[in-house]
Amino acid sequence: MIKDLAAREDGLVRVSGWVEKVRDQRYVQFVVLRDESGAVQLVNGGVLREPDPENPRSDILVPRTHTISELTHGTFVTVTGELQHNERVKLGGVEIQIETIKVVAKALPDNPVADDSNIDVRLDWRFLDLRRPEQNLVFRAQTAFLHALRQVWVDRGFIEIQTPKLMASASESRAELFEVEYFEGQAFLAQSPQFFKQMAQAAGFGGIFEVGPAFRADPSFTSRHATEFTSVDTELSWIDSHEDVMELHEELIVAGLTAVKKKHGAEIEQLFGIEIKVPARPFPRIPLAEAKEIVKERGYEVPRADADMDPEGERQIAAYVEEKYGSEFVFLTDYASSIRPFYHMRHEDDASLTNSYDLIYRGTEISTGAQREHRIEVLEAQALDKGMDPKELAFYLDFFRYGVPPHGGFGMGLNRVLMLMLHQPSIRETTYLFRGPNRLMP
Ligand code: AMO
Repeated sequence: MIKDLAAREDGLVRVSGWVEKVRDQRYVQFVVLRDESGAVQLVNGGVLREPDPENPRSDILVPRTHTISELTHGTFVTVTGELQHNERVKLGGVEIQIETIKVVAKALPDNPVADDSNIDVRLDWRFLDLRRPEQNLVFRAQTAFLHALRQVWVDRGFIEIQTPKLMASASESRAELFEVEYFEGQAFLAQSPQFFKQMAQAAGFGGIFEVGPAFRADPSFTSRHATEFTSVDTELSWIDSHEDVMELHEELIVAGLTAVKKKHGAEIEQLFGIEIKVPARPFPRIPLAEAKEIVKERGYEVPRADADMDPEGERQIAAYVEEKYGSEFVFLTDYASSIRPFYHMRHEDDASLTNSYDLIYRGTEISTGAQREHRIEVLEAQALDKGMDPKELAFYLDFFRYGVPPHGGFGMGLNRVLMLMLHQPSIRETTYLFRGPNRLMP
């Protein structure tokens, strides 16, 4: 790998990758070669050599080769040559004197993606866009983040599940629901694994988690909405309240950010110019009603008829929490029952509020979590209260008729977490292949 070259002694090496740049001078040719781990400068010329009949490599080396002159940006090559440490080489302090260069797969000369291409062009040519080191780093950071989360779950004895994405009913609400033809009938794409992660509680699984796709027929074009995104879900039994869910949530976030910082922090600083901040626990918790008062005092009145917060309100409360507690995270808690789904448990003493929360990261919602209502009579009443169709929900309500422990969990949008962690302008940057109202390709 190119990243390993600096630590090697001078001598013969072989590297493979794609051509990022060619500087073709009269007597010397330079190539910047990149692989998934880094970039290195290749040099040809400067040394004249007689072809050596004993050495089969030498016939490929000509002081200034057409092979190199004609290398197009993006062409994949395998190169052998002498590795030389040289402090004057800005790129990693090493270069390789080319001995042989083999074109493995040529690139067309008209690379459609330039450094300043707009995001739509970049997404049209996502495989070329992803060759940029920043984009590659996003997905290495994501890998480290998810790996750390999995470690926490596995250490706690949680079970990983895969729930179906084809469903006979809505999983969140009738809004934002994709319908698909299903043989003679119709199916829906899962908006969330909500019902099935609760099923695992009735199944006696205890703690579970899932990282998988979720679908929302959301026509909006904001920086944080996609029609398909990766949802990080977990659910756990025997909780006393949503506080237990928030504690698990904090543990996961801290583990994830610690791992990203440790593994990629320096590179993130170099390529994105930002420092990964690992939050202190506990994260601040503010009941939603209080948060609305706080932002009002800051001069912002949330312009919503319902009890909910809006994106600007989330930014305002995040700014307050940053100033007051120096935290990039805040839990907004105790949302009104009127704006939460039927399956959220309501307060014992005030049914107008729920045992629920949203987690805000740098001013944007990344998660919703709650204690679930597990008492079947109450759950049924809440479903009716929300105008749900009990027939369509029958399979779900059955989960609660044969015994079930108190439980709760959360869903977290992975692409949003990465966007906020790496200070990216949109989840288009932090989704491998973005899906939106007008994007289904590539
Ligand atoms: P909710 O609908 O709030 O809750 O979704 C949870 C999290 O998923 C992410 N998210 C999205 N990301 C990108 N594009 C979208 N269109 C989109 N919609 C949602 C957000 C959001 O916070 N079942 C509950 C979770 C639970 O209670 O366990 C649910 O789906 O980051």
